[in-house]
Amino acid sequence: MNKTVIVSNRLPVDLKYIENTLVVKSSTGGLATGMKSVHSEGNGIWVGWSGLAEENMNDAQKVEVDNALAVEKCVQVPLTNSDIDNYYYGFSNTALWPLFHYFQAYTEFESSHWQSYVEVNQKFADVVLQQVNDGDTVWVHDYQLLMLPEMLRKKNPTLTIGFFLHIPYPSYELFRTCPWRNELLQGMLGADLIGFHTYDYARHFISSVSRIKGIEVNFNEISYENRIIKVDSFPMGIDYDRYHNAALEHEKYPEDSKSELMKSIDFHNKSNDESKLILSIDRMDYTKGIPNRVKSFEYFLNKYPEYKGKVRLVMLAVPSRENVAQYQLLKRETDELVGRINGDLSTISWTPIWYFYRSLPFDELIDLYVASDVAMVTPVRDGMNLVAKEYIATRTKDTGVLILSEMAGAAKEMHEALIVNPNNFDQIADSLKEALEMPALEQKTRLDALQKRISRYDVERWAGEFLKSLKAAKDTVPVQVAQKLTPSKIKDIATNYKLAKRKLFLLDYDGTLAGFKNNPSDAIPTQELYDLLDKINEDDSTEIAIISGRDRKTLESWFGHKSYTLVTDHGAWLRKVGGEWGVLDQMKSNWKENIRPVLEAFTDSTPGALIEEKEYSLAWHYRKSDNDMAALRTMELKHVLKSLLINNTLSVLDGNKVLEVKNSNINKGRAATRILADTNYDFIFAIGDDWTDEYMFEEVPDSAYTVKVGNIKTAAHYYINYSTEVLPLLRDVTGS
Ligand code: ADQ
Repeated sequence: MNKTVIVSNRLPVDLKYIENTLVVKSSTGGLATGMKSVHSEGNGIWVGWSGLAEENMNDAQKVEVDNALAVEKCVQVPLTNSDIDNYYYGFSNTALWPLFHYFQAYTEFESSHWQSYVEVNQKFADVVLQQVNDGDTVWVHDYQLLMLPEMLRKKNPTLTIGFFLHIPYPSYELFRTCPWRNELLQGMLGADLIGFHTYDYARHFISSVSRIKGIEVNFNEISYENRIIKVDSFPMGIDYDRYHNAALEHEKYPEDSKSELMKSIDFHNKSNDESKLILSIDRMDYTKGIPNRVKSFEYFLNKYPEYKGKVRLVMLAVPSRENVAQYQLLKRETDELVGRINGDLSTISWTPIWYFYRSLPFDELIDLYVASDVAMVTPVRDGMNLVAKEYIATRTKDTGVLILSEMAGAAKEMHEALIVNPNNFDQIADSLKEALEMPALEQKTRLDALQKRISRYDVERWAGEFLKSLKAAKDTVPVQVAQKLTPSKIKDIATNYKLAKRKLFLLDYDGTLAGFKNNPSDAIPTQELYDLLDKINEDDSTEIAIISGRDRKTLESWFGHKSYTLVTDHGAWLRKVGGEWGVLDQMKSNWKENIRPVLEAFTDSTPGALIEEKEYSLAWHYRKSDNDMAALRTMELKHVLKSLLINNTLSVLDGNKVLEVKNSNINKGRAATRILADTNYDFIFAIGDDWTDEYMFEEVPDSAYTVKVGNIKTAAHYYINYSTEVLPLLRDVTGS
């Protein structure tokens, strides 16, 4: 039986020698929880660094560590102190971490660090390769191991390889500053599926791939070395029940078992009827916006002085990467800032900021979450941010407000939080006031929506969805590559056209016979088009079929009076020459009631977008929307739709600047098959520009001339670049 191997920089166990005794503690971190079922399944294992450097252990201890790890189904990658310095603190945390978080000034590109990064990735590869059998699945995690997917694939192409990045992926403009950008992309492209927290990151990655490596990319698929690599977003969740249940338990604590911290909090709460606690929790990292948060709290107290003496910021910072210079600077800056503000504003009975520089045990973390009226999560850049989700999970009494930075990946899903720009002190101060004064009902309404979403998409679901997509990605078969239609090939086609006895043209309309207009209703047929089609149709041995996504009424008004076969609504209706309209596939349309509100919500938040309702489908047009915004929103919408279309009766068609939801049984391929069934054609020419036409290309016989308008992945044999080339092409082929 095939197994799944998880690979991350650190193993999900903490190992320590305390007075020569090995102490092993399993980690309860988000990743470890999410992977629990994957890891415990069958003979699955986890590969990573143990946290203990090679030089710091004697031979007997090394064996002891291996054995202890084996019990936990873990295998270690032995690393030396120099590896840790150069690969981890060096390239990972002074080049990739700042670069990917847009801290370009902190980014150091050191070739010795890079060298070590490659070597250590190779060490990981060697260990993984010893553990796997052909056909196994490997899931690689995070920025420390960007080179690993390719190293694994090179040695064992039978592996199914997934990669997930836990931090942001920066825009192409930033990523391209890295001297080893090519190698890093190459490394990641060894995977079958590359996952990010948000669509923005996925989009940035795709843009880097197409601009730096010049590789063909189609939506979220990269065609590379005869493989299809899928890129998608999987917003990581938390172990919701663990946090929620712990918060419920917390309410039952007897007074005498309370921690010192909790007692101080209770004291604060009792000091004043209006006293409120504002929470701040993070690793001490410059991406988390800690100094800005403290400054904006000071700004708030000065802007709204009525809160002095009543509110308190409890700030918890976990020590992190203390041997990197920028982290030491940040620590000093934070200490000084908190000292200065407390010095300036404190009174005998009130200190505005309680600041702790340490990690807290889980129970005390829950104490803090539960006790806080407001959580301020304002990173300047953050891949996801789990603290925001944990805080929401602990709200068991329908109270509490989350202030969340728009720079955190979590902001993409947590719309009901008060979303702020972490650099805008005025906005943060106003949001704090709004949070502190928010009516109970509004708090509950916002929390209900947030909790519903976060409890549904928890960390286990995240892991499950990733692995499901990974399996599907591996099974995707690359399609053939189309050839550019050259003048000599066109001549060949024209010769065959002349010789043929029964000829058929299957012609898509929008983007093919007619160029795109901002408003679909403006794309009416030109006189030039009518004249050309009539000319072709004069030949009795030639039939024209216009096969379009348009509705029946529109197509009939344009071509109803012509003797062409017409197919509308992507293949729902067919009218043969001289015949009546007939339905190709019956379906109910009651699904529209569920899908329409989703499209409406996206239309509201995407200026320029509009919904078109057709008899058998709903189309969401975004031709008039801003390009970047539309790219993001369509990816989000597709994701939402995908999760809604749980059965196979509906599908989403990616058209040209349009997403269309329709019955899966209806498509242009089935319509083409129906047309072909009645006659024995010896010349078939099919042309179209978007995904809906792919069905047609797939269904017509292999001998047909299939032409894609636009040079993107297609099942057609040939392509031309622009819709303006279509009429000249038809003229050349038919000699009209
Ligand atoms: P991190 O940068 O570590 O993770 P985050 O997602 O917020 O950031 O996770 C921090 C975790 O540490 C939370 O579970 C929190 O409860 C815990 N924690 C914080 N302060 C603590 C304290 N003082 N004591 C004890 N525990 C504390 C990276 C990325 C994120 C991404 C995650 C997961 O930077 O953007 O969300 O990976 O992919």
